Amino acid sequence: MGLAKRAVLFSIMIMVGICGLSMAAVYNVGDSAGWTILGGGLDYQDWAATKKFFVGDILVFEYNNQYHDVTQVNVEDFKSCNPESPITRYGNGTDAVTLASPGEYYFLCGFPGHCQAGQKLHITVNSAGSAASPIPPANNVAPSPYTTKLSSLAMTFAVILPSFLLLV
Ligand SMILES: [Cu+2]
Repeated sequence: MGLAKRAVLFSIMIMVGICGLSMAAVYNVGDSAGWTILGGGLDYQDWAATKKFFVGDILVFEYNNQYHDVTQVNVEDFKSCNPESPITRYGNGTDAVTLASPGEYYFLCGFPGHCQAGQKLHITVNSAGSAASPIPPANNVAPSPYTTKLSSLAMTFAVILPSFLLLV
């Protein structure tokens, strides 16, 4: 567990170094608290409110997978805390989720009662490149969805493959 976690984080650091030009940011969801049922009134919307997410950024969920998971759902299931029709479900305990396309992303914990207790996260992912210039220049050619998907796939492998190499 500890080794796997280190391997993943190490891989992410390498990947971010290699892909430095893409300026992808890596966010550890909940910071040091991780992905859990937070006490003390801290919630994940407060955590997300201080950040602006872009295509290519990576969310890292860290949690004990005996007690939590990461379930990506649609907006209706997010509102009702329903994990039964997931878009994607992660359960490794250290999951790096690449934000591959702009739009709304909804995550919750699928364990009974956890979403209701506040273990849920909604973020908005913006098109790449609008951080520096809110109004993009007219000749700014946006990457095609296909290219974006390919590069995020490559980034995902850049994270996963070194992890396995370090583990065996
Ligand atoms: Cu949970």
